[in-house]
Amino acid sequence: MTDKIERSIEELYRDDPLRADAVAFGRETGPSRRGFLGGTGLAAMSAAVGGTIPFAANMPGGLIPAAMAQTSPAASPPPIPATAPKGPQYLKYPGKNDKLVVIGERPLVAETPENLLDDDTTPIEKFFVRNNGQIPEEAKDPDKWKITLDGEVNNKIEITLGELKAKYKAQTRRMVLECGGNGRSFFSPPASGNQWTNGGAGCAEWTGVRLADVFKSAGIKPSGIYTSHYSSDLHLSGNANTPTLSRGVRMAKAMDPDSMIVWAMNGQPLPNIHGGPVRLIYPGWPGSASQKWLTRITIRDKEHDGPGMTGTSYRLTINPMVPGGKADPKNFKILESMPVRSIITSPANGAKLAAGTREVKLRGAAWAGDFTVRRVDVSTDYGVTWQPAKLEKTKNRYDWQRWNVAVKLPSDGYYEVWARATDSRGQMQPHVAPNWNPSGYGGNTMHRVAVLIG
Ligand SMILES: Nc1nc2c(c(=O)[nH]1)N[C@H]1C(S)=C(S)[C@@H](COP(=O)(O)O)O[C@H]1N2
Ligand SMILES: [Mo]
Repeated sequence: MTDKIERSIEELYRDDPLRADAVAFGRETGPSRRGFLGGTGLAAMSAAVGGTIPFAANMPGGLIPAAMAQTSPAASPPPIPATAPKGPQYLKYPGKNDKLVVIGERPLVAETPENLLDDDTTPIEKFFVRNNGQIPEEAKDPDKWKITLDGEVNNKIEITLGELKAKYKAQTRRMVLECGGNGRSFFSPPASGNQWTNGGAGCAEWTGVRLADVFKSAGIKPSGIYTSHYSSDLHLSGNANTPTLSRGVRMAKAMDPDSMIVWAMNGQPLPNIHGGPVRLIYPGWPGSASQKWLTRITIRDKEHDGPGMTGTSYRLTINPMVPGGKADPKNFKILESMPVRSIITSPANGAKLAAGTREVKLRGAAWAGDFTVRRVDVSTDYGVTWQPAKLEKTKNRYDWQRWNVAVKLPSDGYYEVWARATDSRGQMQPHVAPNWNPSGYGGNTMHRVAVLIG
């Protein structure tokens, strides 16, 4: 029985990459290398990606060419309903760049395409947006905004933002904020939740005070071991008694001199959409800990159990589980430091360069949760050879690591540039999303972009 091929090879790669391979190459390719196959397959693949493939002999079987993987990077993405509009939906929101990609409308979630993250400091207009509930009205008088610190403390604090600014020493740090689910779309089978590619991250200059300074003046009791965060954004249901999100961290993280209560972003008053007038920032940990529209921190004598702390939310497996299988709640631990990740910010995926171009300058960024980036390597031949990138200076701890490198290409044609970072512990990004878990955390697959020359 032969299916009539009505879908384009691009659509087929999106919907069923193994079948697409079989169609393109005339048989199931399995994990073999595509280049060892007959010339017709190679011709079909070349036609599909728009050029000859100089390193075709190294191209792994079953790999969706980067040229086609742009919008649905998952190896087997959920079927796209026939009624769904084609292609990415772009965000239309005051003050936001119209190239941000909406990955959820209710609540509003939008990510930044990697090539828009090419600035050393991510401009506010390009910064990703992640809400779990409704976006509150903008505060009329930010300096009158009240914050409470209570629970396991000797002196409960009730302070306005104005007083907080006056009383404590301010600091500015350029630091990465990254959603815990960044990279989720690379899991196979698909994991549930917002299908982030790599754009649930940005690096901004945050101005505020150290949480540790405020905690010191409250006097944390020895019994106070965990924070719990509260805010004013309404749950999607509109029920004021149901918190939208309430996460917390271990005391050691709260006392880190880079954990902050912030009111400015890139020198501007913190925009409402980013939690203004005041939010938390815990760099290196899942963005969900960085409570927006902060109203209260309650210190607890045990691990916090608010919405976002339990089940498989923001948790990784302890022992590997069967991908797609049933989760055993006892086999999960809280995700703290985010895994190492790098992105290629220039050129953009699908870039077309003039015929005869033999050198391409690559730029990117890398970061590694609580750790630092030891190295970034790039490959243009499907990972057979790698070349180290030059790492730029960082401003401060938790700043992202900008990198650049020039790569030589032997001829015109279709290339994929791959980049992988290694952290200070020696952990490196994998080829496929590791340690499958139902809610898709820790998906730090190497980033790759398609480049067509000529
Ligand atoms: N009050 C509140 N804080 C919140 C959220 C939220 O829904 N409500 N989302 C969290 C999540 S999951 C992330 S990744 C970051 C996103 O911050 P941003 O929208 O400024 O990029 O905010 C966190 N803080
Ligand atoms: Mo998040």
